[in-house]
Amino acid sequence: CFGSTVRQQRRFPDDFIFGAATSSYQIEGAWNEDGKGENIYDYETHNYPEGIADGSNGDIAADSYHNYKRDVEMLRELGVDAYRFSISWARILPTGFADEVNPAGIAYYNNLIDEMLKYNIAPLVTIYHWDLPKTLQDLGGFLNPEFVDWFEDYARVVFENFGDRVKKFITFNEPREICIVTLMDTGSDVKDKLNSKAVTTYLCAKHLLVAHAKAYKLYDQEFRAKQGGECGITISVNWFGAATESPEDIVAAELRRQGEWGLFAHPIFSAEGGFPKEFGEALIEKNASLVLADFTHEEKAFIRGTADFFGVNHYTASLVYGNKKQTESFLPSIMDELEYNYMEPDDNWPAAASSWLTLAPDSIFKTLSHLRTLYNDPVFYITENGWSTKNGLDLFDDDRVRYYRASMESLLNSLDAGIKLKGYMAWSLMDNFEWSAGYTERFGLYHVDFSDPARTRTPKKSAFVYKHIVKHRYVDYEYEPDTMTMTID
Ligand code: PNW
Repeated sequence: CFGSTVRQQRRFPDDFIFGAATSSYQIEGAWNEDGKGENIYDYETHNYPEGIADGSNGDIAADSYHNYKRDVEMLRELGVDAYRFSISWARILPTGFADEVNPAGIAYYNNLIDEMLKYNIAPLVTIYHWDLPKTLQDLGGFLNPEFVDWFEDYARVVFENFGDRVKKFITFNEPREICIVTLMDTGSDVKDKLNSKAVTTYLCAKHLLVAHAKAYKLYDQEFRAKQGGECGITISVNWFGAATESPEDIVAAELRRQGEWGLFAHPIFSAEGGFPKEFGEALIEKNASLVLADFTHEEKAFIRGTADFFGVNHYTASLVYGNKKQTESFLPSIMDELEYNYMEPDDNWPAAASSWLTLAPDSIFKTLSHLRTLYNDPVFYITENGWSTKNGLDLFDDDRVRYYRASMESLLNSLDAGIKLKGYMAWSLMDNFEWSAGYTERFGLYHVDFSDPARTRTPKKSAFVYKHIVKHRYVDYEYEPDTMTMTID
C-alpha cells in the first residue's frame, strides 16, 4: 500500500459491548393505555406545559409502546450487542405499590425483551429513569423514608418478572438529576418538593442510596444465584477540571466534583463510604443542612460496596475557576450552600444544541481515570453518551459523527490504560422527548417524525457510522455511507 496512508488502527476487543439507550417516558407514549398509572411527568407536562420548551409532553412520544418491533429492528440494523431501556414504574404498578401488578405492563416488557433476545441483543434494564408514580410523589416521593421500601418492592417485581432473561440491572438513572436538578423548570410540585431546600437534596440522596442498596441486596440474596446477573447504578459524571494549575482552581474543581457526583458515587464506591469528606466538611463549616441528613454508621456500611459495576452517563466537561463565584443560582440549593465556583466550557469546544453540551477533549478518559483511582478500579459501563442537534430532519448529522468518533478515541484511550471498561451505550437510539427541551433538541441515531402518526424512524448518518464502528471495531475516518438505506447485515 505505497502512497496511501496507513493509520495505526486501535481496535475494540470482541467482547466490548456496544449498545444504544433510551428511557420509558421519553419514548413509550401510551401514557394512559392498558391500565398504566399516572407518573410525575404525565402530571407535570399536562398541568405545567409552560415548563417545556415547546409545550409538548410524552403522551405519544416515539410511540414505542406500539413500535417496539421496529425499535428492535433498528438495533439489528445497527448490529449492536445490547439495548439499555427503562421500565415505567406506573406501567407495571399503576398505584406505585406492589400489591397491584398490571399484566399488560408486564406483557409489554416481556414482548420487548423476547423480541430482543430472538436476535441476541442483551437487555440492560434501568429500573428507575425519573418517571415516579404520581401517587408516590403525593406521599413525598424521595423525601419520604418509606421510599426505600416502595422501591425495594418495585425492584422485586422487576427481578421476578424479567430477571430470568435480563442479566444486567441498573437501579437508578442519575441520582444527581433526581435530587439536585429535576430538569423541569415549571416551578411546580416536583421542583418544590425536591429542590426547595438544600436539605432535601441530602435527604433525597440518602433515601435514594439506601433504596439502591436494598434493591442490590435483594438481588444479591434472592435472585443472583438462580438468575446469574449483575446489578449496578448509573451516575452522571461529567468532567470538571481546574481552569489553571493554580491551587485555588484545583481546590474548587475538587469540591465541584464532590458536589456534582461524589455525593452519590462516594457512598457506594469508596472504601470508607458516606458523603465525600472535604465536601461534607466544607458544608458543616458553613453550618449547612447536610448535618440534618447525614448517614448513620449503619447506613454507611449498608450502602458501601453495593454495585457490581459503575454505570457512567458522560457527556461533557467544564473548567472551574477558583477565584470567581458562580453568580446565578436559581434556588436555595447545595450550589448556594457551597458557594460554588464559576465554571464554563473552553471557548474552543464545539457546542451542541443543548446549552450544557460541548465536545470536550478526551473527557471520557479523564473521567474514568479519575474514578478508577478514587474508587479502586471498578468495572465501568458508559451507559449514556451522545450529542444534540436542533429539531428538524438533520439526516446528515456530521457534528454528531464527529462527537461519536471523538468518544471512540477516548474509549480506546481508556482501554489502553487498562481501565475495566466493558461497554458503551449511545444516547440515544432514536429522537425522543428531551425533558424540559421537549422535542426541540434531538439526540437520536435515528430521526423520528413526531408529526407522523406512524412515528416513522429514519437512520441518520451517525447511525451508519456507529454501525461501521460496531461491526469493524475500529474508527475509520474515511468511511462515508454510500447510501442512506439501512439493511440488516
Ligand atoms: C441524561 N449534564 O441527562 C438523561 O439520562 C437522559 O434522560 C437525557 O435525555 C440525556 O441525558 C440527554 O439530556 C443528563 O449536566 C443530565 O451534563 C445532565 C447532564 C447530562 C445529561
